[in-house]
Amino acid sequence: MLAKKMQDALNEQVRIEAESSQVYLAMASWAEIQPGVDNITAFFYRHSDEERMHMLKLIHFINERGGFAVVPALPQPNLTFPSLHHAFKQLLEHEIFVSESINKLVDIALQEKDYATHNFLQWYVAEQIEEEALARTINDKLELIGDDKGGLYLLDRDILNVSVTGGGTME
Ligand code: OFO
Repeated sequence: MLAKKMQDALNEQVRIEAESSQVYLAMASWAEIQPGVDNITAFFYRHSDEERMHMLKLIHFINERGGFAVVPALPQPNLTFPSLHHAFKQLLEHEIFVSESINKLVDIALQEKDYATHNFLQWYVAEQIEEEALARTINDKLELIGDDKGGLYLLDRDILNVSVTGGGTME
């Protein structure tokens, strides 16, 4: 059975994962109307789907442990971006925020001596290492690319070889 404090904290994470999915969905929709970045667009859509999966995993966990998962209300995310690099910077900042939030959940699980939740959260801890690393790699590449359209072409060509959840990295 989940302690109330743990349940509330997990429900807050449900909200954050849902918000992440919306934030990346907005990036995908904006990228879709930019010329020549079809794969980057697909990357954002895929990332949005993965965040929804993170949210669902939490919902099932809370309900299976005798709690009640709350489907959250969400604010409208940022809809447009000055550049792709701005969107990816926001993505990195958001992932850092998510990692901090997961770390807080791990702290609460330890305080509550809730080892089942602690164990469950390890998947998210590992996931965040991957996601932050990937977001940093893409941002570093965009920094190098600058205004070079050829560089952007190559990034768009290669980006789908990178898996956000599968431990992929970009060389
Ligand atoms: Fe990208 O974060 Fe979910 O967990």
